[in-house]
Amino acid sequence: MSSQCYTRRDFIETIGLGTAAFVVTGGVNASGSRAEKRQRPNIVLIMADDMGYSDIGCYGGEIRTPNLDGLAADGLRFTQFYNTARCCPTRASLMTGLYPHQAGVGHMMEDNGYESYRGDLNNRCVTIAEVLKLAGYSTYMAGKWHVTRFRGPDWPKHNWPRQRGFDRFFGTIHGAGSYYDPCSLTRDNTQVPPGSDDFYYTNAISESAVTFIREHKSDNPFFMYVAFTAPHWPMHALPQDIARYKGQYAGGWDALRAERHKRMIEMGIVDEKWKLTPRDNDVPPWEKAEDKQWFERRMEVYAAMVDCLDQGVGRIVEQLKKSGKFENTLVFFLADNGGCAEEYGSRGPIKPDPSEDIPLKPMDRNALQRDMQPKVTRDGRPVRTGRGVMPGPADTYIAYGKPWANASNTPFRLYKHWVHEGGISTPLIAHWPERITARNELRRQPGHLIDIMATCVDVAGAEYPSEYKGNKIIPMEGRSLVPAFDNKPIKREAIYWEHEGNRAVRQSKWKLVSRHPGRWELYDMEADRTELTNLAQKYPQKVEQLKTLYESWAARCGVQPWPLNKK
Ligand SMILES: [Ca+2]
Repeated sequence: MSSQCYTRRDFIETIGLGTAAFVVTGGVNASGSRAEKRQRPNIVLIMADDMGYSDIGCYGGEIRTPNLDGLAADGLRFTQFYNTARCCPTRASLMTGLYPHQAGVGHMMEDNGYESYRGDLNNRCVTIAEVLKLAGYSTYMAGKWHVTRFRGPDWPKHNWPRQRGFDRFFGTIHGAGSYYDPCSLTRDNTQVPPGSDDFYYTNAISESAVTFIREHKSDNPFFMYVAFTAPHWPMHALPQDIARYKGQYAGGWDALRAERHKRMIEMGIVDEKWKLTPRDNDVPPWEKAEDKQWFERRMEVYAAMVDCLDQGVGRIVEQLKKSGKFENTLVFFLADNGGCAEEYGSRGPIKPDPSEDIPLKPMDRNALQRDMQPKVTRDGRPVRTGRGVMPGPADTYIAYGKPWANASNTPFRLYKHWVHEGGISTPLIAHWPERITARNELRRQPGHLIDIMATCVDVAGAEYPSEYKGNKIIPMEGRSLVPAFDNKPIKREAIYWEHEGNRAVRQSKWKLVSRHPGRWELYDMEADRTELTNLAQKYPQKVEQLKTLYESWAARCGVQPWPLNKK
């Protein structure tokens, strides 16, 4: 359990003393040691979208991420941190410290009639921003929200960031869109067009985050949530970033998986006794792949998108330094789900057919983009999908596809949507020079998104409310990661997952997992984290014990059988 070293009562008592007196004093922190006198930290929570476990440099990837690697070198990398395998549920869980079903986002952004599947944050949860605001924090958000089904410009805004605890917001309400012209682009409570010809969403998110830090003049600390959409499809990246990866992937996905796996072992990120999973059955050996140039280009653009995200992290770090806040800011970096095998826009012939002359009008500068996949660029060119479309520019809209997702999730199997390790394993970098004394160390304590709320409450000395705006609030599910900062264990019963009928429970070294509609599989994660040796037959009692735990959790959190029987 996280102990709270700074309560709301302390806050109210201290407020008369002026903001400079906001210090964590005399409390016993979660690691059991007496907290030193210090100002409460700023917290910057940065998330990537649809990025595999092995993509960034400090987790074994060849993609150029010097800024993230720098944070890791001066901080911690968690090797067993977990998300919930998909955009909306991850965001709901991350923001509220609950499992997604408890927050009303058991699946995606549609109302399925059950309280746990409304596709909209409910009023029995609070966001990290709401909780930290109660403790005197300023709260900022840049990027993708995606926890409400009400995304249109004139739709109800009760669950937009400004109404869920954020003082300032620039980003998108919806879950995907063009990087050059995103739908539901919003400043505070107003939807806006991109406004400039060189708009590129990843850079716009980074620039907003930098602005929020620069314009933060209060002595109070701030919480900032930076939810990049990179490298979620479509594969859109700037020419100078793509150029850096030209030819990088000519060796193909088999070589890439082997190289990453080797580096991950050398780094200690994965254990050498865990065998690399076989190439996905649907993926041909690289030497037999057709359209190699097309495949290479898809991964070059993906890498460029992650590279650009990292450049943004660099700008955020630079501004924290300029503002004198870098030392006492807790920076987290993670991904919302594993690499994505969805072949969005990449199958079938190229459409619209390039040989046909299609009369299209440019789009008005001031018009709002309402399409997730625009039919036309702002300057009037058709947006194309299909096999062979060379991604990168605004007039294309395709995913990077299963073979590269398989490589992104090295050494694990499966993808976004599934709760095997490929779907739910994420890097987690934690950097906080003033409090985390370790440098460049790994932490192997399993952790989950729900722990981020508990950690924020802990380090901010905030109090998680039992009631908020007259509504009873579900107690938070997570545990503070602060003990792990000092390499102490995190005590908990178990961690649970359910998404589209894919289910799992992890308790100590054991993981019980099933792929819908399949049977339960049992793995020993210490011996076999790549989930290749199913021990369910060998340990039927362990299966029963974990299954009982899972079923009790599922009933408690309102998980419904899949496919949902819509009410
Ligand atoms: Ca995602």
